[in-house]
Amino acid sequence: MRILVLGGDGYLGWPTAMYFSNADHEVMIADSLAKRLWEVECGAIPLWPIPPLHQRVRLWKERTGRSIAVRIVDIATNDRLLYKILEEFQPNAIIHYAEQPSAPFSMISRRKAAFTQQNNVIGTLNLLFAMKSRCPNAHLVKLGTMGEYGTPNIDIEEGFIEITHNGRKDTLPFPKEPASFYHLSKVHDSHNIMFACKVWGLRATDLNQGIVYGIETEETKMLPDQFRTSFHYDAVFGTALNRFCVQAALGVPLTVYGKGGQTRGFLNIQDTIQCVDLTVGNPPGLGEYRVFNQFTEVFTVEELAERVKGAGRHLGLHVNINHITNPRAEQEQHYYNPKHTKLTELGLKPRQLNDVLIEEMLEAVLRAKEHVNEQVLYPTVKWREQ
Ligand code: USQ
Repeated sequence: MRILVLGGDGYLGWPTAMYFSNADHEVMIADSLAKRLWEVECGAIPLWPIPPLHQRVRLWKERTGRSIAVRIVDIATNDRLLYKILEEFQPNAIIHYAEQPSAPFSMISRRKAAFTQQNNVIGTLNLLFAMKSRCPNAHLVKLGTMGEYGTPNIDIEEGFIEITHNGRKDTLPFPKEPASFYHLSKVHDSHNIMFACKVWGLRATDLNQGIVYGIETEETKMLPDQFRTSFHYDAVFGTALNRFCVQAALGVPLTVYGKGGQTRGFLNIQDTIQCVDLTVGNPPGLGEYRVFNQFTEVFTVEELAERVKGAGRHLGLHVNINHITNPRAEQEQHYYNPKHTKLTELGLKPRQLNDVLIEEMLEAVLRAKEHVNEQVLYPTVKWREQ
């Protein structure tokens, strides 16, 4: 297959591109490289320095003999180039990670909220128009988020819910209650994608992904110094478990926000790739819009912190947990029961988060300890004045 990875310079995009290339697919990466600029703006740098994209792709070719094509394009502002890329490459599948991925970033200011929505929503809208015009049969695999649903006091279905209202029945999109302008941008994307499938007959799968943890995949391990992926631990781009591992390795208390009863779906980075692979290999029909809830396990933030503390003990680390004032506006104790059967039905074999996995992460971080900038560990972005 010809597979286009949008956002192929990022945490998930780069390992995805290597995976599909290694599996004999023809892969092209398109990326604006903007994440590297957003990192600088926030004073956040990945745990390890990440070689420039062109260099990584060159090294990949040297090591494996396989070519990954690269195009530098901002899909939100350069729609003409995007059309050209789709026309030239004629992808069978487009895996779309090319969005601003951070909830805290989107809450910094009016400017960053507007930027996030402009970048994400218009980028995806441009992509839909370009697909309609240049490759209407391609399968869009779009990375959405479990955060689109929020934390309602009822079970969360996979995309759609059957409702009976005043004696009539219909299957409608599950209600959305996102908790940041970033999460809202993904809700807007979902509506645009669903509409494009309906009116233009495009095909798409919206992967409502939970929080990804982990450092390594089979391909990053092939040449760790060169192929490793961009791993964040700061309060803007770092996510809960990845941050806790860095804090534990550094010997500073883990930053559980508020009560720590916030409950979310999680998955290992290798399972992200497995899910995307299963999705690409099982495309929907033309005109079909599917939603898969993409996570493997559910934890509270407190449980995660306790897990890291336990695994740290095996390595001789003394880990403390701090409950700090929650910078976000979110429920800290709540019901959470999202369904996630569709990827399992396609054959997903989930990895469980266990002590061995956490210890591997801790050991990897310990080896990179000297790169850590402690100043970016603590939240500076508040959802509202407290
Ligand atoms: N949290 C802490 N301490 C920390 C960091 C986070 O207690 O040091 C808490 C947050 O308050 C929140 C939960 O952990 O309740 C998750 O926060 P997060 O920063 O790990 O993840 P989030 O902001 O929800 O966003 C991340 C990714 C985003 C993806 C989303 C999936 O950045 O791209 O869409 O996870 S989900 O959370 O399911 O919406």
